[in-house]
Amino acid sequence: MRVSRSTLAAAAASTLPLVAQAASLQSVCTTSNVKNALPLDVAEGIELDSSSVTTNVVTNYSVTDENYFPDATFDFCNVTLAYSHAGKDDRVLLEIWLPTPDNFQNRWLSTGGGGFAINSQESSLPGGVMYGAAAGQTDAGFGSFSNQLTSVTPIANGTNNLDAIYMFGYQAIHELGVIGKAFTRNFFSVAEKSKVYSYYQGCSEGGRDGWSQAQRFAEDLDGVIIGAPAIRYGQQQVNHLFPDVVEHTMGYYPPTCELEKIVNLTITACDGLDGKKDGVVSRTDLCKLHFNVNSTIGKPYSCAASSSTEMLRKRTSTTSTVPAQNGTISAKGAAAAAKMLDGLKDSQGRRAYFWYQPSAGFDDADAQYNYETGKWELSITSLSGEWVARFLNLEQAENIYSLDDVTYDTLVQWMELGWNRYGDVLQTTNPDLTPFQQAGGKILHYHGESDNSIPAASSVHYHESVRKIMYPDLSFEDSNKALADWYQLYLVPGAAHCSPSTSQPNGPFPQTNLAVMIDWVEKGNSPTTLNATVLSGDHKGEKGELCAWPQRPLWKNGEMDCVFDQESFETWQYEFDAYKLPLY
Ligand SMILES: *[C@@H]1O[C@H](CO)[C@@H](O)[C@H](O)[C@H]1NC(C)=O
Ligand SMILES: *[C@@H]1O[C@H](CO)[C@@H](O)[C@H](O)[C@H]1NC(C)=O
Ligand SMILES: *[C@@H]1O[C@H](CO)[C@@H](O)[C@H](O)[C@H]1NC(C)=O
Ligand SMILES: *[C@@H]1O[C@H](CO)[C@@H](O)[C@H](O)[C@H]1NC(C)=O
Ligand SMILES: *[C@@H]1O[C@H](CO)[C@@H](O)[C@H](O)[C@H]1NC(C)=O
Ligand SMILES: *[C@@H]1O[C@H](CO)[C@@H](O)[C@H](O)[C@H]1NC(C)=O
Ligand SMILES: *[C@@H]1O[C@H](CO)[C@@H](O)[C@H](O)[C@H]1NC(C)=O
Ligand SMILES: [Ca+2]
Repeated sequence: MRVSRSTLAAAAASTLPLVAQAASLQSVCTTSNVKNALPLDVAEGIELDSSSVTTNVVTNYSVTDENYFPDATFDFCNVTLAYSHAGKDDRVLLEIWLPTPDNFQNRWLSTGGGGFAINSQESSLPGGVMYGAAAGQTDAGFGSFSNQLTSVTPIANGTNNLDAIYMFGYQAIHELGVIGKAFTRNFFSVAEKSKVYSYYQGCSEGGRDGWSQAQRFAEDLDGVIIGAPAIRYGQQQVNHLFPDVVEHTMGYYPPTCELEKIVNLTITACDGLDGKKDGVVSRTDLCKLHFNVNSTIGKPYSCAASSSTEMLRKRTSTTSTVPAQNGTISAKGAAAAAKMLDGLKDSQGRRAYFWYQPSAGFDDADAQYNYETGKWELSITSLSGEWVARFLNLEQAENIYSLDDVTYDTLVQWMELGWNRYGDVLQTTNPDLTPFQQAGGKILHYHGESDNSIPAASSVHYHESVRKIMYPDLSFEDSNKALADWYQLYLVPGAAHCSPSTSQPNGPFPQTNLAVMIDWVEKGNSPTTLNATVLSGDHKGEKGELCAWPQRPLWKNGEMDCVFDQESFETWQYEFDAYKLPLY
């Protein structure tokens, strides 16, 4: 379903002016105003339910210490509404936050989710309202904003829920934008000839949601901000199981403290390779070239007993207790780490996927302590286990319960199964963005270089795929230059998954991406480096700049340069020869 800009403009023109810019929030934020502004004929197949509308005024809403936008306090009109699809008895909920009439700046922001959630509940919406954008989230028809895809898929053992998967894959976010933008135009009585700029912002699954739009709906968005996207879904969702299979295959389950110490020693050893000793590995590529995990063998480690509550992607948590640990890093521990860092290869040594950069945490590898036997044993990560159970095996289960008979080749087969079955809905790797580029859209893509949940190399590989597919006749330099006119990738040194990292707190994080994007889209100021801010630790508040890929940071006498270095660049190049088809 495609809706052109002229259709949206026509829908707006058919309604009367509703809101004057000088009006107070209290006077405009009423259910009857919202009902009058509903774009009832916005797209064929969309049936808005005006009886579903709720509104409430929210004043002095404050946000502090967020990763994706600065601190702010603002007022807004909170609107929820529902629609269904013609011929179906489904019900999709939208929540839209409208800025006050005097703060509205002709902008719309769609937001996405994380894990198996299609939204971030209300946590991403402030990032739009503070910039004068109406901002929205969708429940994709899963029953409530807190329900995730996994709560409706599969419908029963053996019966997949493809409708829900397509809504999650790309359709719900598309419809959110189409409805939300037309509604916002009507609500604020934007003149037909005036543009309402349309943006998207999200990280992780939210990053994949952003790519799903840019790859399919060339006309929808003027600017797309994409963090650490969960693309190459077939591979990504299985990849978390790789360390479990490494451990199971080796018969060695490293104590959590041993792998944590390997990470700390890696950070210490590689910190200075970027020319600045600040506790941040800003060049994991140089770390790959110069650091040997074997150098950690024999080093002592010690961790206090702890009880940690881990938030899972399903917004549930598990509490695990870990005993005090003292020991020295073993040859087996170093070998397990080296095998994981190398990434998944099949039994014939052919590459199937990549792993996190050195300095990233080994969270996926966490073993569990058995207090009865006094031994560390396998803990199957539910991040992947639930994917295999629900989406590959079509079982209503939250995990798989055994890795018996699961080999590296099994993981590759699972990756291929997901890729094949969900190639046109979840894989999200179409590298031909020509329609989006021709429509004038801009993309800001970033990825924590020490990401411990989605490999930073995944973003680099996709950027490379787009460059090669779209500019096959240009030189390396010219193709990167042409691409940077509308699509830029920034690795975020020291950052973990969609956030700064606690083990490298001095790395600045790009917190003001929507401001940068607005400046790019609305004023034509194309960024050359990306603004970032240290968000925690002793240097909190310090500003920094990030280098645009393929440039990499290097400090000399305290000054950062963005440089290109062929040998480092090559550490980011992968050939996936486990598959016969190209993997973009
Ligand atoms: C919002 O905060 C401002 C400044 O603190 C205060 O003057 C105002 O009364 C507050 N408004 C409401 C509705 O609480
Ligand atoms: C927005 O409205 C929905 C529906 O009434 C409600 O559940 C939600 O708590 C409201 N959010 C705020 C911030 O008022
Ligand atoms: C690390 O040491 C192991 C023996 O413990 C050896 O097999 C392996 O090749 C070494 N790796 C490197 C990269 O030096
Ligand atoms: C482990 O080491 C710490 C400090 O190095 C010490 O306080 C603790 O008693 C040791 N625990 C065990 C079980 O050896
Ligand atoms: C569905 O499959 C799961 C996993 O195999 C099983 O635990 C559950 O009992 C099954 N449910 C039904 C209703 O058969
Ligand atoms: C690793 O470093 C962090 C500080 O960044 C520290 O809190 C932690 O205890 C260290 N872990 C080990 C095993 O030494
Ligand atoms: C980037 O940061 C600089 C320095 O803090 C600031 O002057 C500039 O306005 C920022 N650019 C954008 C687009 O926000
Ligand atoms: Ca450093």
